[in-house]
Amino acid sequence: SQPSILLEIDQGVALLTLNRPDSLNSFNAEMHDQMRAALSQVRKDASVRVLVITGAGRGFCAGQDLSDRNVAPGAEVPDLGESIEKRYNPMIRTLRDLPLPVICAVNGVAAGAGANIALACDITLAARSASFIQAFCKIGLIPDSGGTWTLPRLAGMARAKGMALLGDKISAEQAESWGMIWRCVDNEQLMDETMKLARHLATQPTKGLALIKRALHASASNSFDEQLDLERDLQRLAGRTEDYREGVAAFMEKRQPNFKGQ
Ligand code: T3D
Repeated sequence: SQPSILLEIDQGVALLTLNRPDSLNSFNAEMHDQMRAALSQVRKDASVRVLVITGAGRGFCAGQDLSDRNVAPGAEVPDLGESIEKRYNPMIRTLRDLPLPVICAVNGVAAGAGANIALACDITLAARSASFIQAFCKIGLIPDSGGTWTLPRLAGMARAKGMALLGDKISAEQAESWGMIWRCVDNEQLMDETMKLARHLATQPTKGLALIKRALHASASNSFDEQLDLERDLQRLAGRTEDYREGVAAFMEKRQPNFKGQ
């Protein structure tokens, strides 16, 4: 059978494709296992400087595969807390903590955990025909995969509540205008634009980019003073990288920098 996750690594760019198109790339146990293995490979491969996530077929990801849940009368009550703890949370934490930019190319509908995976990435592009659905409320669940944290921060509390309580379909254009994603692009441009961005980022000072990501994430819970202290600490680390020296040298010598990601 086809693998549920495809991973190609080329010139610093890891392209990860969710690959269960017949069920809109919803996650069953096997796909979770393959996702964990792929993310671990990306983390361990020092040549990787950018991760791109997209979906095969007409959807991006419809969240949990509901056919993998036995809700028949008399069946044992599933422990969804365990599913979140063992599967969804580690995946989201890995995406957030990877010390490199994670780009998401939302090629079609992103529902349930699928929507929140897309919103957990660093730079999210979406095809004009794509959409975001906080589908959880329609089956009695709550937004997971970080949704209750990201939605109010990206879109504001009023919109977060509207999306989470109603489960309406939000178009890619709406998501862009609400600040939930970086850019909405024409369908046929999505992968070209995404890979152009990925190839650019793969030539940039990776360690510096990772520190930027860390600082911005920390700002969500830091006071202004704590954040200034963190900027001091992280700038100290950034200033010790080879790429910083190369960046300044290239500027002074009026030439293009050759960053190594070190
Ligand atoms: O359980 C835990 O571990 C807790 C964690 C939960 C995390 C979650 O993500 S909960 C939320 C789960 N997801 C949903 O509730 C979304 C369900 N899907 C939909 O609402 C719709 O499929 C979409 C709005 C996403 C797309 O609608 P549409 O009309 O474009 O497509 P469709 O016809 O509904 O779906 C196409 C096929 O994919 C269809 O199969 P078929 O009839 O062709 O054989 C459909 O059943 C299948 N599919 C879509 N989503 C799922 C799915 N199969 C299993 N699970 C799905 N989530």
